[in-house]
Amino acid sequence: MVISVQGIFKRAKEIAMLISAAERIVVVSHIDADGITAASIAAKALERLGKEYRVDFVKQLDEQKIEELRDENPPLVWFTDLGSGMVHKMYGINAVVTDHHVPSSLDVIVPPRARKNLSIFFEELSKSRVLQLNPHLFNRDGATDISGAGVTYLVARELGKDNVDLSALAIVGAIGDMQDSENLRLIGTNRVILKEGKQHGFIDYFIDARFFGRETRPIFKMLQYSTDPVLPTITGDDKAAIKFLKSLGIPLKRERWRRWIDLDMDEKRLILSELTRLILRSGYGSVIAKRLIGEVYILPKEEQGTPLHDAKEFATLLNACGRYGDALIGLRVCMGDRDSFYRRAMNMLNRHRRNLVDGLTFVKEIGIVKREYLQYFHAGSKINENIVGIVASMVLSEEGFNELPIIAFANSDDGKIKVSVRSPRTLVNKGLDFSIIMREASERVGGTGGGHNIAAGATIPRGKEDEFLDIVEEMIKNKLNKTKKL
Ligand SMILES: [Mn+2]
Repeated sequence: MVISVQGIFKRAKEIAMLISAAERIVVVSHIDADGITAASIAAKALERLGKEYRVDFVKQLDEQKIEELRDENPPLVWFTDLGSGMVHKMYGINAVVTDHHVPSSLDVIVPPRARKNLSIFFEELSKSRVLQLNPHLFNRDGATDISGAGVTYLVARELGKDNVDLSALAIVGAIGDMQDSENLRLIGTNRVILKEGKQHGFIDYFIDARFFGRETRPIFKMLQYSTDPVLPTITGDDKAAIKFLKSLGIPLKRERWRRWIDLDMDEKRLILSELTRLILRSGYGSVIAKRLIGEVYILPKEEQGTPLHDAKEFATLLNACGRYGDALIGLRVCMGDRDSFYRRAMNMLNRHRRNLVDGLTFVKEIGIVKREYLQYFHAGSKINENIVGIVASMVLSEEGFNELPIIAFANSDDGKIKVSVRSPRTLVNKGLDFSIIMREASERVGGTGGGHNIAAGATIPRGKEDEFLDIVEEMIKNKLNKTKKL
């Protein structure tokens, strides 16, 4: 069944009308690349309207934050890239939500004291108004169809025609959430945004190698750090990467280190065909080999050779800002700063790269525990809670670790335990949904959780890790066995 995007556009228009009518707006957003681009799109659109606004970044939208907003009582709260999971708690707040996470309920807001009394219920309901734009409400998949930045962009373009330049940030947000990962290209509503951005010259896309660092890294480094796909014998080994390139007669240097974009077509073809052969010979299969090539996304208005020119690198830069506690720096870069905030963002990116390498090394030292239906590691305080999910993704992409869902624990700075889960695509296709598993399992040990089917997270009390693992494993087992019988 093909569902038209008209419903989504209509809802975007309704939300834009509520925003236009509000005299002051508080934007609340998530600290990852998608959340930062979403907040930047909202902020830029509000700035252009001359609205009074503020941006609050949160790691997670919890009841305490909602309580604070209820006390502050601004004319309108605009939740971007989060909020849909908490709509049922938003009574007493005037809010709009542009999010793509799985909604907790469909626009029904019931204050606890009103649950038993119908007249109070209607009174409370009339006081608050929450309108959401979320692909799930339109039978679309929030993991691939559109990101938080994307749905926010759909509202921004209703707020002003000149906001079409923000389509570039909407694509950066989608790439930050890896919405191109499954199909090796953006699909659905993302594609509508992509075409609009290209038509106006703010975004470009073409087929090329999907490597991270096509524009910024020496070729051997780019290969050494490739994790999607993992290059057998080369990933993680700089000497092997250099040897591989030399064996193909590819010069590594010409005045400066050559990058992927410096190679000519024949050189690129030679490298890709040899890598394909290497992957197939190592028994990884053609599905993995196909991941070498796909659509890449460029921001033509940015300077070539900087992380801002390539959507994947731009997203990584923003993730680095968010993870080290300064999403606002990323926001300033998105909104146009190329001076002191840009320099600070670059410093965070470099720190981030070092931390990821150290994190992966640490996990290999302590080892990954394999159980029947899952594998896990506990990083304690050795890996920052904000990057433990990426480290989990890196482990999951390695040979020997790519068949079971991986659960990563890290100590959180508020005395709790941060949980990240990443699942192989094959299990999601069999019906596993970790947004549900994380929510239910965490609630059973007194925590909270949610996210996407393939990548989700939770916060649980310290000391509950073993109990939590047992519950998650039981849920996976039940789901997979049930699917098998059907
Ligand atoms: Mn998102």
